[in-house]
Amino acid sequence: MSRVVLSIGSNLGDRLSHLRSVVDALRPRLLAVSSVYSTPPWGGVPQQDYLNAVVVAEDPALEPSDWLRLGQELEQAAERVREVRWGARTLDVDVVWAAQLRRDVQVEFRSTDPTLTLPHPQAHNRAFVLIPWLEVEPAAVLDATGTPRPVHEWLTALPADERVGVRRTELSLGWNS
Ligand code: A4P
Ligand code: MG
Repeated sequence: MSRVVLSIGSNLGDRLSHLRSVVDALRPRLLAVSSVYSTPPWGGVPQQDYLNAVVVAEDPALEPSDWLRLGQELEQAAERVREVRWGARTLDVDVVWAAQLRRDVQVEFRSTDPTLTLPHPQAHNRAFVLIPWLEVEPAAVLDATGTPRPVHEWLTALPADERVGVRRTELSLGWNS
């Protein structure tokens, strides 16, 4: 059993459809889906704005690595081409945080494996992850540096211009509606 927080983003092609493809594929496993946010590109590569959202999902049969594989399959289905790191893409699915159930207790899954690093090493630096995550899990805690810290504190620690750039839209991902 595992439970994950996924960050989904798109800034090429039909951005909303790409995000919706994730919601459609994961629908039976979804626990929460955030609003869709318009976000300036993060990472210094000039490119157009993204649409971003966060989803929380759970599956009794999946391990954390299975979510990475599922995300990569969805990226391929969106015809994503891997070119520039942090560059434009039709769909990006990142596993931000994961937990496994061990003897009925939820235990955070942590990994330094470059194939699946958890929690995601950049999550605490990204308002486009933290703001939608807080919308669906206001009490979330993220241990990014060896000390657990509420996600709202990570967000407050970011430069103000990073936070104000992340704007909630009225776009719908078709979940719970
Ligand atoms: N990988 C390791 N850990 C993880 C994880 N927790 N989740 C590995 C997902 N993947 C993980 O990723 C490179 C490798 O990371 C994969 O092989 C996987 O095994 P990639 O998707 O092939 O390449 P990438 O996405 O270009 O690089 P990277 O470093 O993963 O970039 P990010 O972190 O995905 O950032 N700005 C805005 N506003 N919104 C965005 O959504 N996204 C990015 C991409 C940059 N700027 C953005 C956004
Ligand atoms: Mg990625």
